[in-house]
Amino acid sequence: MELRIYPDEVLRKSCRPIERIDDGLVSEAREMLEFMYESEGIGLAGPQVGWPRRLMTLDVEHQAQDPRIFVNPRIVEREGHVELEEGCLSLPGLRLHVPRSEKVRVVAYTLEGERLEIEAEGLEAVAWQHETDHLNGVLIIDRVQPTRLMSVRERLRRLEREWELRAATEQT
Ligand code: QAP
Ligand code: CO
Repeated sequence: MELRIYPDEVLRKSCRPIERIDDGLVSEAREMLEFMYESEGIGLAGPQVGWPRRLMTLDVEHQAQDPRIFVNPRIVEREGHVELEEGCLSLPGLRLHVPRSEKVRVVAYTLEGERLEIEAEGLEAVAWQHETDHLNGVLIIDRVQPTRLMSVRERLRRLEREWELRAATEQT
């Protein structure tokens, strides 16, 4: 499994819903969860490992308590306002304060096909919004005012240059 880093175009895809939970999906999802821990992340979405499907993993407290793998997650209610500093594995070394809802209600499915309804607030609510954004091709840099983006412009240019270099090397 390989982490996809900005400006990889897979991060901009609107991901397809999962229609069938088969063995392939289950092993992919478990691998994603392991990969998230190895990368010291608290959340990971399909496109970040090159998989444009509506699949994500989440373990904000690193408590290893199931469910941590979510299929077709959907935010159905939002409340309040909060701004936390967010990072993203696909935007290494970059941190931004992002305006979000303070509380969310989420509907998602487990790998067993069980329907879940989850209420989250604070950091957990932010993480749900961050990861479901990924499933719609949205990154934290899209959620902040252009003036705030100025602070990370250099970092973005550098990631773009590094990506170009990798792409050029892979082609030869
Ligand atoms: C999304 O992000 C999130 O740059 C998950 O060097 C972030 O796990 C939700 C990470 C903040 C709520 C609040 C980023 C690790 C991990 C980095 C992550 C890095 C090492 C980001
Ligand atoms: Co992210």
